[in-house]
Amino acid sequence: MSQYSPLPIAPLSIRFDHVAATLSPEGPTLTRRMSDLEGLFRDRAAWQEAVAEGDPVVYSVVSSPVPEIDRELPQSITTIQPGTTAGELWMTKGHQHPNHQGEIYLGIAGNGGLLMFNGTESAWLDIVPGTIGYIPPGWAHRSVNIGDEPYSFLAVYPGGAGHDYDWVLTNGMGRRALAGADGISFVDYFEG
Ligand code: M6P
Ligand code: ZN
Repeated sequence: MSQYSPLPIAPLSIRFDHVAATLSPEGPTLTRRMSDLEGLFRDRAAWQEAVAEGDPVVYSVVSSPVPEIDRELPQSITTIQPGTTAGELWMTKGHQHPNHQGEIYLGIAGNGGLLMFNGTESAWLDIVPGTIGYIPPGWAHRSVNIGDEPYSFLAVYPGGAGHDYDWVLTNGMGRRALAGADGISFVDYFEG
């Protein structure tokens, strides 16, 4: 007899539509509006103004039905809208995995980047369709849309990895990604 309890989900195939950026069958969908990103943009007044002026959707996350529980491997597609708030490129909240497990991302549409921070060093990977970004254990991760179109990527991660958002509020992400005249520019996270 297996040392493990029976798996809560049977083998299944999931249709991955890289054009529509959807998974089918679909699990939970998360929509993050500007108001959900409190404390994350450098310019708090500009963030507040964006919340007051329509509270736009910054990104959404559609998941497959594979549950976020230990030993499972859930997948999700995140789509970040193009935009900036006081010059800071629209992004995900970013999180650390409390138990320091790794994760992989696969770019599927648009131009984006993966900003990582291990508490000491930061790293940046450009992500375009076809790029696999590897997030090693212990690196907090945030995704950024650096283009003019929606940016979508597929994530595959250990179901028990969890999402520690307070870690980012406390430690930052090392750097921030700003829209520059010739593309992206970076500033220190706690600058200003
Ligand atoms: C990816 C994965 C998810 C994560 C999502 C949005 O799809 O890493 O686990 O939830 O991005 O990022 P965040 O949770 O930081 O808002
Ligand atoms: Zn993660």
